[in-house]
Amino acid sequence: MKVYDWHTGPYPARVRIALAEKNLRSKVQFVSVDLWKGEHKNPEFLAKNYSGTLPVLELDDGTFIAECTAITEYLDALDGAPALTGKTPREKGMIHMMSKRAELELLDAISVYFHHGTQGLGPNVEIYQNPEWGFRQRDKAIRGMHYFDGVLKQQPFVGGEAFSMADITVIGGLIFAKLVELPVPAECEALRAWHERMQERPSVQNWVTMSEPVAASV
Ligand code: GTS
Repeated sequence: MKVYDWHTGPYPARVRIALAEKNLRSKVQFVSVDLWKGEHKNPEFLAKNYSGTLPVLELDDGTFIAECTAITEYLDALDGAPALTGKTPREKGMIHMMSKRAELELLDAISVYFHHGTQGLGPNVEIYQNPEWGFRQRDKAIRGMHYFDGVLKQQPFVGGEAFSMADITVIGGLIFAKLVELPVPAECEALRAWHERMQERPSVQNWVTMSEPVAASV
């Protein structure tokens, strides 16, 4: 399998963390697509993903799967032992809902802020910007942080009682928040404590360096 991504991207981080959690790093080859040069908007890349976003997973039969949620669900199902997307119908429903909510209320909102309320990827890539929309989305993301703080006051993980794709999506949101210098408010103590706990996971510590060549095994 191939993963088309960019090594510091918050959305690519989600798939990298999922790969590490599922112990699949050795099964994929990373292909770097330079966001800052706008390579994700080239016709060759758009043929792989109509939406022009990273990451994209290419299967060995040539199928392309875009969207972090879809990619994570695919990777998690590969070994028949789902660990990130839920086992029971209830777990699956809750995890999918909370992950979608983490996109809507946090990660995607910060992404819109980045592309509209800041220089984003620069004038050659950002062909349309609406700063007012960007700043509204920044404020939405801060409200989202308070929402997830409330969730994490009630339960240990975003999706319930165990680590899941929903945690990974919020982690992606906080990676993007750091990039755009949007700190988690001090009063969001449960979210901050959860985030510290998440940093202890090797998958969360090592995602940036994951695309470096895997050392040959002896
Ligand atoms: N809904 C998509 C998903 O979940 O995969 C969003 C993917 C996305 O926005 N990816 C970013 C992107 O391609 C990558 S990064 O910002 O995290 O590095 N952005 C470029 C653009 O022009 O939107």
